[in-house]
Amino acid sequence: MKLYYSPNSCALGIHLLLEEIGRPYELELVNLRQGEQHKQPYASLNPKRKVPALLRDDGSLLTEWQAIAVYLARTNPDAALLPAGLEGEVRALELLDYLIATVHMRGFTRLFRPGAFTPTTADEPAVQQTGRDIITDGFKLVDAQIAGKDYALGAYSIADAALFFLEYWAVSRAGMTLPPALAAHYAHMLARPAVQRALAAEGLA
Ligand SMILES: N[C@@H](CCC(=O)N[C@@H](CS)C(=O)NCC(=O)O)C(=O)O
Repeated sequence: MKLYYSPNSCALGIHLLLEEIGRPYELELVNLRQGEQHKQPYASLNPKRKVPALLRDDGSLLTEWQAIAVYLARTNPDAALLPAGLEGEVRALELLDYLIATVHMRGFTRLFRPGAFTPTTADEPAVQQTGRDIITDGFKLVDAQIAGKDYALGAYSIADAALFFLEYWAVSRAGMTLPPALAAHYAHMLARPAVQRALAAEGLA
């Protein structure tokens, strides 16, 4: 297996899941800052021109954060990364979708890349403020949901990996203060050796 990633991107969450699983894998850098997602050979390999992407042992490429995370969880049941049973599974997907589709794509993307949302430079601060508001509202909602738990769904799962990279962005890139339950969750995640290894490998430790 090979993970296509860029340091400090959302691929960090998949990276730390691979570390949790502990099976051999390769890392391939696609430097987003240098626009490598738009250059060959990556643009042909993944026409979506995004990371993460997972090249599997049969040569097929899997994209989209949730799909990759569920694939890794299902193919590595010993790692117990997905809650058992239909209810546990749909609650994990429910949280993941909210974190990725809303907090990441609608919130952080506005904050980090306002120019993608308006052709007018003067409008960019307002776009970023909308992004911050979406993140703040989303974090408040998730904070209430996970209060009193070490991990988002009780036991550690793929949802924690998604929540972690968002918390990491909030603290290290956006200078935001996490609400209390997310701050506790972030501390639990930072204490996990797999998280520390992934951060170190991306030069973020
Ligand atoms: N829907 C995709 C989104 C992935 C995504 O937006 N990745 C960002 C990095 S966090 C990216 O590759 N951006 C490159 C670009 O937009 O040019 C997923 O869930 O995997």
